[in-house]
Amino acid sequence: MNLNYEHIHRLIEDSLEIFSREPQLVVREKGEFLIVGDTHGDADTTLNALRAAENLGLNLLFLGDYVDRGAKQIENIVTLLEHKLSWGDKLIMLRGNHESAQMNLWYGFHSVVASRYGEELYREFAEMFSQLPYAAILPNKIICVHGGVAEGLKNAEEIYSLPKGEVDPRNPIAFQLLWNDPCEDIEWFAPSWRGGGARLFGWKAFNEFMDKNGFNLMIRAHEPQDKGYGYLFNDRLLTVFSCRYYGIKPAAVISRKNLEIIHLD
Ligand SMILES: [Mn+2]
Repeated sequence: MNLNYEHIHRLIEDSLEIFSREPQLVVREKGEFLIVGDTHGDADTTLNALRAAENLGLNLLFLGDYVDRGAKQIENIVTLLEHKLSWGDKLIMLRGNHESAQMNLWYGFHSVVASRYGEELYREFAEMFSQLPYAAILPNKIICVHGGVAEGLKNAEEIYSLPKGEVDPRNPIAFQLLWNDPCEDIEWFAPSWRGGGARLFGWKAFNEFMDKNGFNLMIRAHEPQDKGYGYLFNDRLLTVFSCRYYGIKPAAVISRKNLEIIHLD
């Protein structure tokens, strides 16, 4: 794998141009998808997902959190960007809460990049991350987002007008789309154990958002799952997680006529 400075610099430049043109809400009316959760430096799972999608003739959607934590962070993001450039619209890369300068400073990606390539290349990564879309709507009325339902967001189309740029708790809707977690024990919203403006969304908040927008299913990531996936809210919310470094089985979801779970280890 080519990991030299010039190659990565150019990859970031070219993908930045693509991402900055993508809307904050990506909508696909047709196509079958392989949907992958957090990879956090698990480049092997990413490669397995790319191979599986190619073999099965599927489009790909990644739910964010590509860097921080894992052993192959640079390899993982480079692999994804190389494929984004060649796959174009067939590969959707959503933004996770770790596509943010502050998280990268605390959880490792900043120092991994800065020590190997210098501060300037990290800044280029951060700018590119700030252009990634927040959510996608797939065929069969499936809404995909890294975290979940945001308090105050009524109509999913409002996501189109969220500003690009650094994730900031002062824009609570954008922030919560990337940070929130579901909780079956509450009805509406409650503070999250994650702190810092993240919320838990309960079953009434979830169902109201889904019904109002006509969605059948939400697929999100953000929380490790032992088997790589887990259902909540009467199977209307599916969490998928895809990073082997958590000691879990990395999973992905195939969305065709029916849903199918596959493992990527
Ligand atoms: Mn996350």
